Amino acid sequence: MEPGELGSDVHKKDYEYLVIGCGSVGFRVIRELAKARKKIFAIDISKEKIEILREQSYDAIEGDATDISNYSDIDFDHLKAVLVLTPDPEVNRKVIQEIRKRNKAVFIVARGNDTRTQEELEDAGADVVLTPSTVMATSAINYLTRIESVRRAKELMHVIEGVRDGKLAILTHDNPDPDAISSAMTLKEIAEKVGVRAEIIYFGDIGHEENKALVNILQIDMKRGKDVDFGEFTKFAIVDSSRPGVNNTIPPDTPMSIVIDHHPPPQEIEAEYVDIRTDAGATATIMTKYLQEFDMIPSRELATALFFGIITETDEFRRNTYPSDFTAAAFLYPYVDREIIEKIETPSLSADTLDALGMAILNRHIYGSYLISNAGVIRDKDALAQASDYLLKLEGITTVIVFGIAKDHIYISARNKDIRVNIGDILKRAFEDVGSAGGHPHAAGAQIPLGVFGEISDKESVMKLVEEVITKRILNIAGVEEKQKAENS
Ligand SMILES: [Mn+2]
Repeated sequence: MEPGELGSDVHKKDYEYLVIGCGSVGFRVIRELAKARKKIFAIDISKEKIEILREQSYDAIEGDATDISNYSDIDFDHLKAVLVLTPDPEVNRKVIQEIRKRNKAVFIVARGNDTRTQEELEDAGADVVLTPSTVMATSAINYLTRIESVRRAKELMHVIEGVRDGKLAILTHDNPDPDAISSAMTLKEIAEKVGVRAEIIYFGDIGHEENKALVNILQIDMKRGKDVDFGEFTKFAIVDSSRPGVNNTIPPDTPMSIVIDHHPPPQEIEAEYVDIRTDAGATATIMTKYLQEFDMIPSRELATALFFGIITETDEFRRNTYPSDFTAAAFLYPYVDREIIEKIETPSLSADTLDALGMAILNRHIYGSYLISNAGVIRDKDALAQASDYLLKLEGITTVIVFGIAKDHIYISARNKDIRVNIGDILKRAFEDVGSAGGHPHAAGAQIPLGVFGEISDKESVMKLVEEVITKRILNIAGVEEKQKAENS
């Protein structure tokens, strides 16, 4: 093949990166880009360098890079970047000038020597100029952060390997959400990577329609805690929660070997391996970092679950979101199955949820911008959360409280989008003395044992009483007049 002539098997338009200069720096960059499955085209004046690249099946040509006719077939509009990396800043400057004559927009990264060449290259049209001092400084910082991350990953692997021929139990909080489910899946895959068997175990229900859809569509294998003999397991891990028996029904004396969570722990955690990162918006973010650390390319299912975990946990990056959540989501995105996400996000409503939603719509009472509704007797308490999500979409409503009775408890679910209102705080103050309550400014829940309403056998009367008490308590604390009741339809 003549210099400058691209092979016929090469789809010229498909290249993402043009690398000019394939010495030690250029060659490393090519290798890294190839690892990330990028489509690269390389050019160098040295015949030997090009031969080496071609032997490793890279697309490369021998030629003078300052003569743009050598790679005139490249579609610059399609490129993500041009990397001008020869060791000679003067050559780099000429190359940049030539490229700019042909294309003003393409992103150019250039290699410089010092501040003087940096300026020259920038003047010629480089978007970024890398000089040894800037590169050293950034990589030193990156390296320090990486060391910590590598150390953690190694330690985790060590603890998992300690399970040997036994079995690892991976537990989550009760009624696991996508963050917990996807995190457990990831830990299971990491264990399986080193030949350790693992089982995902949960207590409570997978209630919310979206969560059911996630588990069903991705066919996630999860076992109910009550069907499992804990004696079968050699080690226990917990994800998206840090302590057995606190906010979950895991037997409190279960000895934890691995704890991975993003919530601040209620008290000091004792375990062989503890990784609690409060600068992550989701446990799925932390688990994604482990995948990257272990060089594991996630399967379509795993990537989709983790991505869904991050976006639901951070409410699509609107709450408690950190930079790490974005970078984790960006890493996962190419492997995510968008169709599956769509299917999970719009699951068909179960009859139970539909009933609760119907009742909540029917029984709604509006007090100013507050909506309080009684969903009646419910079978699935997650239906309340869905009903309140739905009702929050009503015009003029910024705070929604929906409650219902299941077995011997009253369950309350609340949603709020008024930044002046902290609904978690309101529920806490309203119901702390009779039950348990808590949550965030935008979403909260409470449960109250029905026993506090005494022995009333007639369901209708119980309902009426419950409704009165709940409404009064909430409106009192929220400082909303009951008279403001504007509508009951
Ligand atoms: Mn979480």
